[in-house]
Amino acid sequence: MKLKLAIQKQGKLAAGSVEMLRKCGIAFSEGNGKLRVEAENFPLEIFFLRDDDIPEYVADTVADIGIVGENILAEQPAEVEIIERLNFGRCRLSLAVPRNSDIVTISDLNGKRIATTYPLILKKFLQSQNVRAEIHTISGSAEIAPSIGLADAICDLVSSGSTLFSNGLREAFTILESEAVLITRPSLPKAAAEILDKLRFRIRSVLAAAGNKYILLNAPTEKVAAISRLLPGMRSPTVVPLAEPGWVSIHSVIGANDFWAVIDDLKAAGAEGILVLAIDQMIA
Ligand code: PRT
Ligand code: ZN
Repeated sequence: MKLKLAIQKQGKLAAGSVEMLRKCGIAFSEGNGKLRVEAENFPLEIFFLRDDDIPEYVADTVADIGIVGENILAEQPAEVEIIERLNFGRCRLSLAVPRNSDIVTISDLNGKRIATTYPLILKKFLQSQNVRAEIHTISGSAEIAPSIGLADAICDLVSSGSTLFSNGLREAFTILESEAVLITRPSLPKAAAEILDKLRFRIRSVLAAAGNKYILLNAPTEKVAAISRLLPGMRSPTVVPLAEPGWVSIHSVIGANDFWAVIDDLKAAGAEGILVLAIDQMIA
C-alpha cells in the first residue's frame, strides 16, 4: 500500500514541493521527464502533473493527496479539503491597471474590460462589489492585454510585482491571498490515512522548524537569569559550563523573526559569541 501524492511537474510550485518532501526525509529520483516515481524510503508514490489537474485527480481517487496553490481551488472548486498550509508559493490574485489609468476605486471598473485566467474568482469578486465589467477569459500572459488594447485592466497572480512593473502596470486591488496547500479528499481508505498521518507529522516538524532558529551564546554565570528571560525556548534554555570558570554557554530556540528584536537586549545583558543556526526538524 502506498499513498499517492500529486505535485506540479514544472512551474512555480515544483521546486518548493520537491524541497518539502526532501526536508521530510523522503528520497526519490527526479527528472528524465518522469511522470511517476516511487519514494525509496517511505510508502509514497509521486505523480508529476499540471497544477490545474491536481484537485480533480485527488477528488477522483487517482491521487490521495496533492500540493496546489489555494488560488487553483478557488477557481476550480473540487471535492477536496485543505489539510496543511505549506508556507511557500505565496502570491496574491490582484487587479492591475496601466500605470497612468484613471481607474482608482473599485467602482471605476464599471463598464471596463478585464482580462484574466481566473474568471470565476473575478466574477464573484465583481458581484460582491456591485461592479459590472466585461470579463475576457484568456489562457495566459494577461499582463500584455492592456498594451495590445484587449483590456483596460487585468486580474492575475502577483508575487514580487516585477512582471506588472515591467509591463507598465500597477497593482490596484488584491482579491485573494494564496500559498501552497496540501489537499486530500474526505474518507481516504484507512491504510492511506495512516501513511498520511505519518507524512503530516513530518511536514509539521519541518514547518515548525522553518519558523525557528537555534541560538547559542556565551555569558558570565551571573547573567544566566537575565538572558534566560529573553530566551524562553521550548521549555527553558540549556545552560552548559564552559572550560573557563565563571562562564557558561546558553542554548535555546527562538522565533526566526524574533531574533533581531532581542539581539540588542542579549548583548546588553552580557551575551557574547552569539551563533544563530537553522533547524531542520522540530518536534514539540
Ligand atoms: O503548467 P502548469 O499548469 O502546471 O503551470 P501554470 O503555468 O498554470 O502555473 P505556475 O507554475 O505559473 O503557477 C503555479 C502556482 O504557483 C500558482 O497557481 C500559484 O499558486 C503559485 N504562484 C506563486 C504563482 C506565482 N507565485 C507567480 N508569481 N503563480 C504564478 N505567478 C506568475 C504570475 O501569473 C505572473 O505571470 O508570475 C508572474 C508574476 O510574478 P512577479 O514575481 O513578477 O510578481
Ligand atoms: Zn496551470
